[in-house]
Amino acid sequence: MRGLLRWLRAALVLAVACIPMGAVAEDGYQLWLRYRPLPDAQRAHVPDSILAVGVTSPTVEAARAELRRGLQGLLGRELALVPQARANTLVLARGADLPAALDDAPAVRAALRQLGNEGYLVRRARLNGVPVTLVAANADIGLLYGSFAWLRQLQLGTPAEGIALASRPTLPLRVLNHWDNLDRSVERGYAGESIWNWWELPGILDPRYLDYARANASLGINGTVLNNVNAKAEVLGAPFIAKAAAVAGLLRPYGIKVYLSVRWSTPLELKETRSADPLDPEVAAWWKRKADEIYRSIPDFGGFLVKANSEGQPGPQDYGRNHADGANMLARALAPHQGIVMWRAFVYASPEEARAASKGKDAPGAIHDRATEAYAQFQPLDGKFDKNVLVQVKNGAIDFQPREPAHPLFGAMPRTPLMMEFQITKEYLGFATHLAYLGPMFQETLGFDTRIGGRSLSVAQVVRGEQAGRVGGIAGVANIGSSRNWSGSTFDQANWYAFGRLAWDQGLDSRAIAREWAAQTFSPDRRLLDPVTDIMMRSREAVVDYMTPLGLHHLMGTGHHHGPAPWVDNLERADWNPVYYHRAGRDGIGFDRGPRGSNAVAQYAPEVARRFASPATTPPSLLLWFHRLPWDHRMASGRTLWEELVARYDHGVAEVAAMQAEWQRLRPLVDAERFEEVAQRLAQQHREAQWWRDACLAYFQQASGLPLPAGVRPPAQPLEHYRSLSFPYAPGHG
Ligand code: BDP
Repeated sequence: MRGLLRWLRAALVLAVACIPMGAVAEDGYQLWLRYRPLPDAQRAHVPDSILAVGVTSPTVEAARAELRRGLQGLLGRELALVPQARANTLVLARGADLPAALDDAPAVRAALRQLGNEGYLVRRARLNGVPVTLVAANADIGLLYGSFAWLRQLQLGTPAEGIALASRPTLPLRVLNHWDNLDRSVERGYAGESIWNWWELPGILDPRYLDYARANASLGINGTVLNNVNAKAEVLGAPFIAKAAAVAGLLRPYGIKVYLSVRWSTPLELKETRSADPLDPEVAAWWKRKADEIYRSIPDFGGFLVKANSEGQPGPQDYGRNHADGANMLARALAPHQGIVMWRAFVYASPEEARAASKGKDAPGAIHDRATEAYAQFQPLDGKFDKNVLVQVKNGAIDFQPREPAHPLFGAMPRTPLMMEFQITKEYLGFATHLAYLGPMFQETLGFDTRIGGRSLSVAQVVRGEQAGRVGGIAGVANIGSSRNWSGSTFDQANWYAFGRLAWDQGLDSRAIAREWAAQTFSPDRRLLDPVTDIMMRSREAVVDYMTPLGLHHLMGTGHHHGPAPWVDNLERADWNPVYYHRAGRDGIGFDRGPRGSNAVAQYAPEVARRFASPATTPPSLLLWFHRLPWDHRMASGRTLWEELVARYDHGVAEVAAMQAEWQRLRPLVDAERFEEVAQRLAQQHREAQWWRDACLAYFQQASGLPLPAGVRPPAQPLEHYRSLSFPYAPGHG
């Protein structure tokens, strides 16, 4: 009997789970491409037929398929394919194929001349005297981008007759970096396994690959590096090239090129050369043959991403050569095929060098500082790279911290095309558990004024090559995995979205992007949009406050990077230890990067360096990044540094509580599944924010020997408790 009851209960749970919730289950799979039915008032003039002018191609087919899918959802009916425009037909036309009967063809042609290869134009027009919606572009990919942009406007609630768009990307390279391993584990991935099922490829193609392509094309992302920067030699073996070729074939119609991360020592490890010295002709010849082999399978292969002489990875320095020697050798193998090399600047000194450098730590300007090392290795190579090499620089000089000043290399390599590397996956901002919208962080770095050559020039302008015509690109370490909602949480989808939108146009505003994302992901209802946008816009600053306020950085747990561990002081390399970065003691806290410290400020342009050299002119948000100050240092707020630090930690936690309360009020406006998912995550974030605050304050209190300011809640547990926690199974850490 009990067995029967148990069975019945299980059957009931299953039955309930299978009840369709409206037309589509809101499990997040559809991302921002949900195409929910439009309200009646918005249906006027929305096309119900489509005409593709001229010869079609797989890309035009993809555009047409997306329009049909979109309008099927938005209007609930099939879009008819018509041979001739009728009233309200949507016309897809390349500039070269504009129908003669289009009333304002000359104006359209003139507009298209400004829009390059990837841009698009969307407007109402008249064809054979009837009103139509025209999506026009110079190339097929523009038609696809324009179709997505038009559908986005409908989803945002724009009336069809009011949609007029003209847009082109401001950067040619907009790339995702997957840190995905061949066994499907994902380094720093918090959204399940890799979406690339390497085992089953190339014979079995997961339909998810196409949805991946659609999502990226909807943002204009045009490249993807399929595998981890900590790459394996096997990636360049014939079986994996065939697998990559299968993925490339699926992504091609969506304008997405495939790239591979390569391990420097590949030919040596495959035992096909006797060395990996970039100046050895045998090695160069091997790479040339390998490039030729790849291009035979993937004619539009994008090129290589390389992590060399960094964190134990082999590289040209193993042979006494420099990064330019290494990058140029690869670049020459790819150049005949128009391939590129994205050579990462994420390097720091070898343990021996670091030890040697830290010996002279009492000499002025000689404190060893990991933040200065990429500049030291790369800046002297400015101008020494081949034309098809881009140097890929992380947004900040340490490592994707919740806040870093922009990397000094952005202001120091005017003769080299640079790629910005952002991390979309939240290795240091609470994994997929914490709600942290990264749009403001991306925008902050892109907007950082480098003052190169004494003039105002933002990082975005540098990357666009505005000072010297060296056009770079932008890369984002993906947060995509096999989890049903792709990113591990609903709000993490917004970080993928924001990256893509800012990659397309660095001038977009992160608040507008948040709103746009929320409107498509939830609904364009203002009662929902205002609070959701508000939650998103305050979220990253909240994380900064409860993890690393006032310019603190690198306080996280060892290895997995989960949770606080400011006490760690016993790792092999000095600069792996949190104590190296915060330097808290009885006399103060912070890293002196001014002239009397490591002098890292000197790596910025003189005006920027001057500003950061003095605590008085350093923004409070970066104070302890650049300065070591006594605990009683007086802040602009009137508080002492210690009081301010405590207040920031408290504020961070309070912000999460406020976000939680705001979310609770949204219950009537959000579907149950996603509402509950977000509510649970916010509750966990609140617990973890308190943990960060308590552990850090317990530690800094002990370091400073100061009492907590009056009225401040003491940490819930003694410091020893926090120190004793361990997380051997935290995700994302192989
Ligand atoms: C660090 C990650 C590590 C990466 C490395 C990199 O902890 O997993 O391999 O960056 O960017 O942030 O190469």
